[in-house]
Amino acid sequence: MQIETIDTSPYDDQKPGTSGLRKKVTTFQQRNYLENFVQSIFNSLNGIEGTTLVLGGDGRYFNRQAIQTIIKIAAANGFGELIIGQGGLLSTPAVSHIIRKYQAFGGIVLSASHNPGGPTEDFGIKYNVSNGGPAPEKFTDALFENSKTIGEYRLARIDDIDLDHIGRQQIDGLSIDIIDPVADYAELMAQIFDFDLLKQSIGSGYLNLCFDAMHAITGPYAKRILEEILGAPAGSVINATPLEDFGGGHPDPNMAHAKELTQLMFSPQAPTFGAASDGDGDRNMIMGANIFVTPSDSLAIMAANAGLIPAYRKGISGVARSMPTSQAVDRVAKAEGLPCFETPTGWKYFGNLLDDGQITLCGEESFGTGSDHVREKDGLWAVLFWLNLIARRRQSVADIVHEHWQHYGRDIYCRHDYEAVDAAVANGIMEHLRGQLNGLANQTFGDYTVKFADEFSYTDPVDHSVSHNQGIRVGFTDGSRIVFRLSGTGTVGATLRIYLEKYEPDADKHAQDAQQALSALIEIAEQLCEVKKRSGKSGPDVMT
Ligand code: G16
Repeated sequence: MQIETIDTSPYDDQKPGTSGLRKKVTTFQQRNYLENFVQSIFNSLNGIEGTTLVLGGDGRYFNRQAIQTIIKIAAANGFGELIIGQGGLLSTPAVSHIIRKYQAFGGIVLSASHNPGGPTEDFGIKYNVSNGGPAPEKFTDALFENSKTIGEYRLARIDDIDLDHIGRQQIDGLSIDIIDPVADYAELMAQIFDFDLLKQSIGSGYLNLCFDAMHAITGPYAKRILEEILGAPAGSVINATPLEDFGGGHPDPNMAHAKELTQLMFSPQAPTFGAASDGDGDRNMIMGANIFVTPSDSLAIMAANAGLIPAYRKGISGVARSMPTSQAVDRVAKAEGLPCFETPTGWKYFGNLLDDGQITLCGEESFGTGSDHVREKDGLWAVLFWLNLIARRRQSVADIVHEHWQHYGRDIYCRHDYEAVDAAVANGIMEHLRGQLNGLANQTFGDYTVKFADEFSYTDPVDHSVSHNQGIRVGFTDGSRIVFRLSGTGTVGATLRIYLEKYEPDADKHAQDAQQALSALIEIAEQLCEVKKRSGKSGPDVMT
């Protein structure tokens, strides 16, 4: 294999965000932009010679082209084997599983997750380490430093690889395996859940469902598992073909973007169960007839019912949630005597806790839930968890949720996103908030009195690394909270996220509309951060 060393100049904007590097496709198409980043990944790793790398993406525009480039750089850097999903496709949780199953050195995931795709939209790239999880901050910091000084990259002079046919190709010392993207993952799901019970419940018509793949990666996974293996009628999976531009939509599984599903679930024709996943298959939205389950509640309900699922029958070791996620799961953990951890936003922060066996389940308000079966959040896993739960409890989604609230109280929750805010304005808002932190405790706003106000820092209980500046928290004496954070996944300007939460123990008040129940906190949030005043926006762009 002929290997060339090519001169390049660094870019100064290759700092990975919450989950890898996400930029416009046009940014990635700049000369050597992708090449620099990939070589910087490999420069930050030790001992890759002869090892295995997993490679795949969500099929968005630029996926195929990027994979061909990455193959050539990986070959030149000495990997011995590349495992690639057919057509260049692999969901994020499938990459995580394949890394673990085949004991690969690591994996590269090509995705900008829930962000739109297409020539003028977004692309992304992320490195996962040998436990199958996203690289920790220590690695992404080293990678960024590398990218700022890079002067050359290595490239193998080989032809483009046929990505469409399953099988092994050998180029000198390098094996390239094109694999079925779904098979390993489907096998894992069958080990976790009660597939016989699911087949029975679906076959008898007790469980009917609609899954919206949003023209993204979970289409082939959901078709195979839900329709072919479990026997859901053809058409139960909608928008099932992955498209480079996701059909012009925004592959974000929430009620604002999964409109077709939402309309169906709030109509008289609603099936028992509805769900959607995102661009790369790690997020999930759970719905029942006439009900949307917040991701925070979903995590709490999973934790409370884990014993009904075969893989967790023997019990779970602990739970974790990201800081802005509601405290619903904390109540379950307290009742069950389980350890409960509060981590910064970003799945990578769960990795050490999972590896160390301190937690089994974890989740985030941003439509992510998962367990120790892989090291990524997992959309279809969450869907199968809920289906298994419904089949075991033989209750509707609404009944399961309402019973949960009756037992634990309801954490009424909502997130308001102000998108594409000018970066200087957004930073000004955060500075303005920081400036108030010292004087906020004991201040009263209407019925609410501030108990504490701080900027969240996290010390990893396993490796003791510290992550600072992870969002501003204002906690009130009744347990309510407002959290302010700037998103680390956007590509245009800045996105301010405001997370609002209020605990309601009184079952007579559980039916309230979240926006209404949170209206006083919404006003306090504006008073504190002045986002409307400073950005000129009249309200949030998205509410989830
Ligand atoms: C990523 C991370 C999640 C995070 C989410 C939102 O998800 O893996 O841990 O909660 O982004 O992050 P932010 O609030 O910074 O935008 P995904 O699905 O986009 O990969």
